Amino acid sequence: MNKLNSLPLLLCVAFSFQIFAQSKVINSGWQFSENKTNWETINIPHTWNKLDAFDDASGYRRGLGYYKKQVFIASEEIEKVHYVKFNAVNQEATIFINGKEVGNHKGGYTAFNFNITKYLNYNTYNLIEVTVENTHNEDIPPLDADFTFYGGIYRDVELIALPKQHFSLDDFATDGFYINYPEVSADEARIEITAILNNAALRHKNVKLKFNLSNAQGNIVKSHTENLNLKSETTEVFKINLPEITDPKLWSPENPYLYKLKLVLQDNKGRILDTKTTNIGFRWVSVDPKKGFFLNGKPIKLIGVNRHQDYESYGNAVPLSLQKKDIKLIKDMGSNVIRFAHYPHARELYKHCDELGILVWTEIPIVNKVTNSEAFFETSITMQKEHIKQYYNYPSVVMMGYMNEIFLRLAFDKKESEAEKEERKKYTYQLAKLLEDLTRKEAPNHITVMALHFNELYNDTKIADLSMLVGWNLYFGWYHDTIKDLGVFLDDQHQRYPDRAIMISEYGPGADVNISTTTPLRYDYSQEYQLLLHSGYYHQVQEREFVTGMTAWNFADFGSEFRGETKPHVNQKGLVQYNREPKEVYYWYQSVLNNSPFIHIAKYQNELTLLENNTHDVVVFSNQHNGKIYVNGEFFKDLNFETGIAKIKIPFKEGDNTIKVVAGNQQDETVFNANIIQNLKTYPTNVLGINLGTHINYTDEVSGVTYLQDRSYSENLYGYMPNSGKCEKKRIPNNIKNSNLETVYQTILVDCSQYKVDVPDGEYKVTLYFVEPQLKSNVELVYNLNASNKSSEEIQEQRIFDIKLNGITIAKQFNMAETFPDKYGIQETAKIDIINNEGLTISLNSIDGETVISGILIEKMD
Ligand code: GCB
Repeated sequence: MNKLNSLPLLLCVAFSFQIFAQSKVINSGWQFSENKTNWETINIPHTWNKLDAFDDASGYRRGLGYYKKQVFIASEEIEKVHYVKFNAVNQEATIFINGKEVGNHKGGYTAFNFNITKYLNYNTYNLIEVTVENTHNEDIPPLDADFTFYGGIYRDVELIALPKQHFSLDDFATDGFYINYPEVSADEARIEITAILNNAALRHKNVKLKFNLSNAQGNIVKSHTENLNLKSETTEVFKINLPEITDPKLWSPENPYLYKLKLVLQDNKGRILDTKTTNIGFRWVSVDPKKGFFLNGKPIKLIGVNRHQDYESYGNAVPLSLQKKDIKLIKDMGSNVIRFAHYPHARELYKHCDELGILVWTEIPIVNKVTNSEAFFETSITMQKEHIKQYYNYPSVVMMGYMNEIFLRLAFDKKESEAEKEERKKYTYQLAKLLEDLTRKEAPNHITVMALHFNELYNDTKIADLSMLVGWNLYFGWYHDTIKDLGVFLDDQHQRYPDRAIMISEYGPGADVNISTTTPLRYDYSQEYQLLLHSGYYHQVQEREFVTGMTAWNFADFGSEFRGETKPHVNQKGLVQYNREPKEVYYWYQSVLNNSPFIHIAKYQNELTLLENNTHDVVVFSNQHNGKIYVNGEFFKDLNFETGIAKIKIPFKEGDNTIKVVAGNQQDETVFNANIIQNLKTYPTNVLGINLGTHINYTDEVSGVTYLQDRSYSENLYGYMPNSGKCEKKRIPNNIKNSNLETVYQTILVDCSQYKVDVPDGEYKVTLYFVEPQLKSNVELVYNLNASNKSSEEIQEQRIFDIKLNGITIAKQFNMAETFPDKYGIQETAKIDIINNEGLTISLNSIDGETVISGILIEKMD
């Protein structure tokens, strides 16, 4: 009843006809401040680390953020029960209503809510305040990981107002019901619902709980009603079995057939109190150490991707519509599995996996190490409970995990004593065992999983024997060894642990779309090497029945603040870029995994610079057996695809070349611009870039200049001169300050005194690029833990040299360590007149130590 006596009667009557939404998303118009002084208006999703996690300074702000918002609660809502629900806040949140603290939540990737009924005022505005913190906290996982821990309220905030009888919201912020399938086969299926109902009223209440199961066409196929008596001021759990369904349509990635179950709670007059809906998918899964994964009794090789939730220019505050596109892209690639790493992602995405037909591995973020404290253990257990319960009802979710590479720090930490290490192994195992037992108990129809890194520690401690399926994160051919060592490792593990089911939960190299080479090598970031590694793994997994499957690391490039690769602060192992534009390997996967007819020309470079000869291999991907290729409108050759790939040597002409490929009713066409350089002296070029110390070509997106690969000198072209020292090619994997040319700086030519470029006579601006390799940037990959913070002690050897262009000194006693205190990109630019057909000779004359140089840019001025 309306209790606002002061309002005119007429108004009261008008109000009483209003129906109020049970759940409102209150994302817009929050105030945000870093210091409670300067406030700005923002919308949720929001993070305060969108920019600083990508700027030149190392580190990002890990601290406090304050949010506030006023919400009007009408007087008609006074009889209701009110909750505020946060779908994710990273990583700790304390909530205040009208100045009073209502609760605190730890953990940045699961939902939580609070009953705020007693804090509200009616017919007026109420103030919601949230203090958020993403400071490093030893008691909240993750402690340390290869991704950025963006702070903020980054998933929906909801205000929920319910009649006194409703599905409980108090069971770890779930929807208050769980679906089990006591029996599923192609002949029959049974659904059991565990409903948790609340009666907040002072009196008992008779209610009806109705169930309608409809098929994919929307027709109701089963109905059932339970008459229940809800005791006053209690929460009760009811287990209800629906009548058996005969000949159910099964759910699978090829045919993700979904039924829908609607649950309606009514009072004895038939008025609706609360409703819920969920997807129902009839399917069953198992895993066999010798034969791999089984879905609905049939073997299925799991092949797909890992996904992180952040996105270029958004941090983790990504609109849901964009995130859903990811799931579609992953499905279109042909994936039948996603590992949502290393934490639970937005629940809507799991629903999307139900709809599109993608099996899901989901996990909580206990990564790299654990803290031996009661608080850490407690937070971890609560987090796993939230995770299991909140993600329980999605038919796509088949694997549930709780730890990733949990001994990574142990393996690399050099400071710990042996006794400390033993201790660490023990308490880590203890926590793993608690979480494993919890997961098996709370999620009895799921497969428990854990992901390990390449180290015997997991076998020795027996932690690898805990979960039902073991995922190995394997980087053969990237961080260590070669691509084909994968198979050796898998066979060895299988032989030693024949009763253990295994899969490859991560693998993949970094790749940059601006890097290309005809001779791909480990750690060169070329797209060509990315294809070699992914296809190499694919073959080795296909050859082994016992390997359950593989999930590529990663679907997309993602933010990892400490990384310094060819793009700073980004882990570049994505099959698509940070903005989700596909890299070429994405199309290769599509050609081996997706059955819809498809053909695609791989375009590693827009512009091809061909030295000395005019042929170049073009790579085409297709899932057809045969096709045809046309060059500049003329038939050139038949194509035969093997594991999705055909490679054809094409004779290019100078300028634009149109390549068209056709397979079945599919076709693709693209234009390659070719520069065929036989003789630099007669080739009219205004800009020439050379990437020293490397076999890769790199195109700088900003200037459009392609820095060509290094080579030894041949007449009329360019290269390092014979007998000019070691001329050794090296790579320095660090962030380089003051540079947008990381890729040019990161490779160096060491101890090389003469470099010749046969440009024709004329006036030129010549820029040379340098970096002091002994200085390290302040944060390094965990895999290179020998790195320390930069300091002058890093300079082990002096390095002083003179720099000359055609005998003219442009820098004397060049000493980078002396002049630049940090790992800094240095450019030396001079203008020079080249005469008498002498070309350009760059001389680096050592006074002390070995010379180094990273790149050359020659720009014609006249
Ligand atoms: C791993 C980690 C993942 C990293 C990845 C990498 O094994 O599980 O979090 O991002 O390696 O790229 O090194």
